[in-house]
Amino acid sequence: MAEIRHSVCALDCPDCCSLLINVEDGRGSRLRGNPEHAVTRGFLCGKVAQYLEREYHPERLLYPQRRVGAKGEGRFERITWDEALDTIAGRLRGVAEEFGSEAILPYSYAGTMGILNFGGMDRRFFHRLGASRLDRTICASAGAAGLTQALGVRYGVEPEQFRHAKLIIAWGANILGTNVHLWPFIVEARRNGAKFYTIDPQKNRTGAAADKHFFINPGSDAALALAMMHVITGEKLHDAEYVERHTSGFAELREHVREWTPQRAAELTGIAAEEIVQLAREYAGTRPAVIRLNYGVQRSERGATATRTIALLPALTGAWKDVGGGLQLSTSQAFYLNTSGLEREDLQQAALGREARLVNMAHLGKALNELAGPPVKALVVYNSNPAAIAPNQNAVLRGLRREDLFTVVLEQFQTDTADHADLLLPSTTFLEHTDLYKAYGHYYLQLARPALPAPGETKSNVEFFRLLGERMGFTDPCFQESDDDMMRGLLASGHPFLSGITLERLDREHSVRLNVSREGEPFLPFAEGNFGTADGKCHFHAEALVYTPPVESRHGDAALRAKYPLELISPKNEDSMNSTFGYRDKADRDTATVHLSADDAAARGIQSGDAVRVYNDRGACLLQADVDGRVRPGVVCVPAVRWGKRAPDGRSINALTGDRLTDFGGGPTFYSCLVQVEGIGD
Ligand SMILES: Nc1nc2c(c(=O)[nH]1)N[C@H]1C(S)=C(S)[C@@H](COP(=O)(O)OP(=O)(O)OC[C@H]3O[C@@H](n4cnc5c(=O)[nH]c(N)nc54)[C@H](O)[C@@H]3O)O[C@H]1N2
Ligand SMILES: Nc1nc2c(c(=O)[nH]1)N[C@H]1C(S)=C(S)[C@@H](COP(=O)(O)OP(=O)(O)OC[C@H]3O[C@@H](n4cnc5c(=O)[nH]c(N)nc54)[C@H](O)[C@@H]3O)O[C@H]1N2
Ligand code: SF4
Ligand SMILES: [Mo]
Repeated sequence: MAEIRHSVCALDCPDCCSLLINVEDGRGSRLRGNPEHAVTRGFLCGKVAQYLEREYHPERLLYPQRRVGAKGEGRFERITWDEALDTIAGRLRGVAEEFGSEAILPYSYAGTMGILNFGGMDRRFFHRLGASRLDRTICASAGAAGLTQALGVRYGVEPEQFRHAKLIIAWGANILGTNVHLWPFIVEARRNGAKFYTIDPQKNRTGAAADKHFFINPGSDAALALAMMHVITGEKLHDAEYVERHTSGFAELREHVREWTPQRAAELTGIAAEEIVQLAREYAGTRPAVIRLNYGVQRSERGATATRTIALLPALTGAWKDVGGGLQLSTSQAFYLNTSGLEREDLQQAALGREARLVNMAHLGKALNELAGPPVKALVVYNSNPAAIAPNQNAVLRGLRREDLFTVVLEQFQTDTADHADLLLPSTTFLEHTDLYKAYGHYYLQLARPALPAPGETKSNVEFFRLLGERMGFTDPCFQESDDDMMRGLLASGHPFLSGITLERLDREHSVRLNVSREGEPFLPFAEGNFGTADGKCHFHAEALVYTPPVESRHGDAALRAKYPLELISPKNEDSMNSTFGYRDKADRDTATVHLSADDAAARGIQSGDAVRVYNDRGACLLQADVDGRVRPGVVCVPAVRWGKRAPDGRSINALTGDRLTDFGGGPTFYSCLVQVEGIGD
């Protein structure tokens, strides 16, 4: 008889699904979505429905290994954990003595979203060591900064309330691909007469399912939002009462957007002026109206301002008042856990007497090749595959191949980054370790206990850093804390959203809704103002709502565009998770494809199925053309991210993306990238 255990999907996805797993004789036999969870509702996305394939994959890393070949070659020999830990402790100590502790750099992101394994004992370890701090900007920092400026806090409409909306706009949001558990609520709303629109430079599955799709030029969203404000204020379609009570700076805003005529925005965005007018009228005139803004918008040079401008729209129309109205980008800040107690930044004082330097993870190539005072001499990578996912890949690979760099990689699979490790250490999956999960697409806090035994000699990140702390002689009591101690500490923030949520209750119920509203009632975060600002108002600050086109765009640097006339976006693949499932053939095919318009293909003599070379000054990448109507002329789209080692030239699309950062928030600009494409003759 199979025993049914609970777990939580740890992948970097807003849905943070509640899972049920059938376990027979210690082996998982079936994985499914928890039917009782209000957002998971009994189903999983395609990639995780097959997660047991990954769990028991023959290429899973099971033992500690040491490099025997050249860096990047991927040849290793087995060693023991004792040898591995002693070597690492010795090397880190040596680097710290010779170059200073800041010559050590951690590199991690969201391979797992479990809080302890994402950033728990590792943070304590590196703070106590006095290592450089990593600024974790790779995904969402520009959007987070823009949203915070608009709302003062990063949360918004509950997914469950989308069912009440009458107009839903997916703005840079591939809901069917990256946030599929929102979809049933949209289906329900549409059944009740709601319209569903998409705003995106590509028409993916979500766009194809929309009532209307607006092809927008990459990186021009702020111009569209400003022109919508022009129409809304000019035609007095705003909610005067809401604006009066809960916002500031309206008069200046109205003045400021006067020059943002639909004609002007049409030139920049590629959306016809009449369509912009119509969209603005419909948006302001429909109640409830909700915007699902996702992170696609903020991966461009003007991404932070674009996010901020869009996030101001519901305050103008008063959409926040309605159940099912408003905006959702992220819900993550509602989980007011005691993360400072978990991460212990104060430990840096003991090591350095000050804060350690901060290194932007989007600049890994620069950090490894150019940083001085001190240079990076040791790199510890976990929860991430920078050789594939970081921009300016050629610089990153050059850095990872430095003979004088000591690199440790904790992984489940032998990724491109793992190939560059001096020591490669095997990690558990989320089905095998304990963790606590907040979500960025709903308001349920969840706990997962190990559902399956850890195979071979795999260890969780938490356990690894606990052991390494011991080897380094760190005696602070926090290094002895158990997983449960750490979770209890996290829950003890005293915030009312967490009151009554204890570890015992989470063990019993697995998933608990935050106390964001009274039970059974919807959460209307800003219906009565209550923005996260000092005075609780939403501040328009019109003077900062400026737009200039990205340097790497059709209206940017003309000389560059003459050489590289196509705007490349490399959004999320349909069936993987960044590079996590890069070993699967299906994910590999998806990410080995460049989508071109018929015009651009014809002009280059390219047909679907042809091998092509996509290139710019930073690098090149070999892909297969697909001429499928997904993009308009001038734009090409390559789903991200391939494992470079599966490509004939060893490169993924990030060989083309650059080091330029977003307007504010310090994010990478993956989707502001000019390229050329050529067919490869045989
Ligand atoms: N299947 C799958 N799901 C995933 C992931 C995955 O790799 N695969 N990754 C996960 C991660 S890490 C994240 S951060 C989330 C992200 O989730 P999303 O933000 O939904 O994903 P993106 O593909 O980055 O961007 C969404 C859409 O924005 C569009 N876009 C690109 N540039 C622009 C622009 O300038 N303006 C507008 N309006 N749209 C633009 C893209 O074409 C894309 O369709 O998804 C998570 N879920
Ligand atoms: N061109 C382009 N590049 C992009 C993006 C894009 O849209 N276009 N998206 C960017 C975004 S939004 C993001 S979030 C980043 C994602 O970049 P990464 O965070 O590097 O994400 P993944 O590629 O999913 O790699 C995560 C790795 O963590 C490992 N892992 C999973 N769980 C654990 C664990 O418990 N312990 C350890 N040690 N390892 C674990 C997995 O095996 C996997 O190899 O990529 C960015 N790069
Ligand atoms: S990746 Fe997202 S949709 Fe798929 S199971 Fe995990 S949380 Fe759910
Ligand atoms: Mo991300």
